[in-house]
Amino acid sequence: MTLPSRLAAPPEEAVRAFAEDVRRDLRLSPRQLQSKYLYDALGSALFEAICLLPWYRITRAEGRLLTRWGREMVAGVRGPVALVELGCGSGEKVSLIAGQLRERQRPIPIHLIDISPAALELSEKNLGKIEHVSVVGHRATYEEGLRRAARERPEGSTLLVLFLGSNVGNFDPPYSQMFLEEIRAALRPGDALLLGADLVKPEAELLLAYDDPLGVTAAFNKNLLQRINTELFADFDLSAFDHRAVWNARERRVEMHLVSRRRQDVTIARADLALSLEAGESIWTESSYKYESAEILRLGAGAGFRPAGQWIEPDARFALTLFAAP
Ligand code: AVJ
Repeated sequence: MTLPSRLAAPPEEAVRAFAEDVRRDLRLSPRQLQSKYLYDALGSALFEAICLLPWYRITRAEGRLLTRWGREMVAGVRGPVALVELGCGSGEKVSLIAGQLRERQRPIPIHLIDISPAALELSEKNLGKIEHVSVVGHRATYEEGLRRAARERPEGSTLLVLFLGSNVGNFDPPYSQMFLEEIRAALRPGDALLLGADLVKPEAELLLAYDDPLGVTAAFNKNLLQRINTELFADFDLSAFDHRAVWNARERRVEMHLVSRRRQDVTIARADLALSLEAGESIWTESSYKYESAEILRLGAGAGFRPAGQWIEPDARFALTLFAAP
């Protein structure tokens, strides 16, 4: 008998992978940690709180676009449709799209793909409240989850992949292109991708979004050190770090850093690592790239997609772009 493919990876294995990544990335210059590790249970809850902050406008802007134009977006995708959401968050956005499809078909299969069990649970709970969907959660990387969803697609149905919330912005440029190519390779002609991407805007607005006056984003960032303390038996002193958001105009990205206030030594037992941080030395934890609308079209076209529509929220400057797989 084969094991069901959607079983979660054993925690031991996940911890080992985390330890290896932390060990490698903290020895790089500059020191780094991967942003995917921000989303443990507390990190996911803090991210949900960020989405409610007045200064973080991505989630609401995208919700407005989906509400206002969702019908037009799905009109171009021939049904029956199976939805695949990469990085599912809370499940609210996919439910807006599912709402646009309910007249046309029931139930609507939804595959949720996230490495965070907390995000999957929250989405499954929220989507459990609506009746016209059948939800499958995959605790997996985007690539692996997408392959599984493509394998499990009902015969004769169209896949609509949702990659929303500007999650694409966490990829450095060569990888964002490569990742869209991977999505394209998993799709068949007639399938589609709906891509959410945040647009370039004035620096002051960006800095408020990533360094908010309530300190929620700072907590979200520092929680990564707390997670390393707990899961990898480390002794980071959280009070000795400052959260810093920087707009890197040349690379067109907001960077999040954790800056050491003083010289300090840290031991991470499970990663077999001892570190000496200088006063002012930083650990780079995230990049959030910002785009021009035409650049998004080029990104998709470069990955082999045909642009099928673009909707822009003019106040917060956010774009949803629909791509068809030719
Ligand atoms: C979920 C990756 C889109 O980059 O804007 C929010 C994460 N980081 N505040 C983003 C995040 C700091 C967010 N993404």
